[in-house]
Amino acid sequence: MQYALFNGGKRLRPLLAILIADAIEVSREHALSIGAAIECIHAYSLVHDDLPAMDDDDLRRGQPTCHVKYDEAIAILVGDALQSLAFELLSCDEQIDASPSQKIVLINQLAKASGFSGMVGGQAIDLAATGEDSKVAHTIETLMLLHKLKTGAILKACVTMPLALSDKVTTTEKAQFECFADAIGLAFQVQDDILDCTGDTAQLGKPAGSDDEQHKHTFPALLGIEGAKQQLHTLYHDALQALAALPYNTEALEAFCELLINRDH
Ligand code: GRG
Repeated sequence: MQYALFNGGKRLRPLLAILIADAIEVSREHALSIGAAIECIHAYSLVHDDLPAMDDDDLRRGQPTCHVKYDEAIAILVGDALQSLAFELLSCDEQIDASPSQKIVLINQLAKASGFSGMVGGQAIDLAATGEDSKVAHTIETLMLLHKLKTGAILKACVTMPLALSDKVTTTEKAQFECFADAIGLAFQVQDDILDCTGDTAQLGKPAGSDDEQHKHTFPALLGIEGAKQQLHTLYHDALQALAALPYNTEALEAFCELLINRDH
């Protein structure tokens, strides 16, 4: 579990939770507990995603994946235990000083974001959409749904969980924050797809449009690289627009958006 959590990683999700908490004046202690719980879910998803039955990857963050370093059974257990740890952190009194009903809301939000109506559901659609015998139509709508669930739901939880601890953010403002979260969640994935095609990890000799790329359900496969970059900029501007409508200091969140769309790994 230590290896999966501390072998690098950009910590984008905890950072987002902290920046949201700062903007709405929720305490850093709360934001850190939320961020730690979300990072446990994220680490578990990467360990399980790398398994032979899923993506079958040997490297993660430049290091051997958990099942390569240890073994497959241990990697399954590591993922399971990290998932439980996330909920232990949220429910543990010393870690988060919130009322029991607020804690239940946080636990409910994270459970929904990680389970079948969030990340796991998105992963299942992704598996069904991959390969020559894809059971899912490769359209922009299904791709957006897939990513809204697979990666967007956890990123959105980084926004909505700190919001759940505020008693001053109005319902309208919460909806505006959610628009922001939807836009950056999708932008994150579009950038991930672009990096898969153009970054260090891109498979040389397999440009967008080749047979291999067409069997993948990705933004560059559907829109081409330039179309995907255009989509990324539209989402970036949607996110900034959503922030601009909020009566809070969102400067750091604007910088986060820029970091997200300009990241190179
Ligand atoms: C196995 C239940 C289950 C779910 C897997 C999130 C996910 C679902 C799989 C991860 C596969 C993947 C690489 C998706 C692309 C988007 C993504 C989550 C990238 C990794 O996130 P970063 O860049 O990772 O924030 P670091 O290493 O910085 O923490």
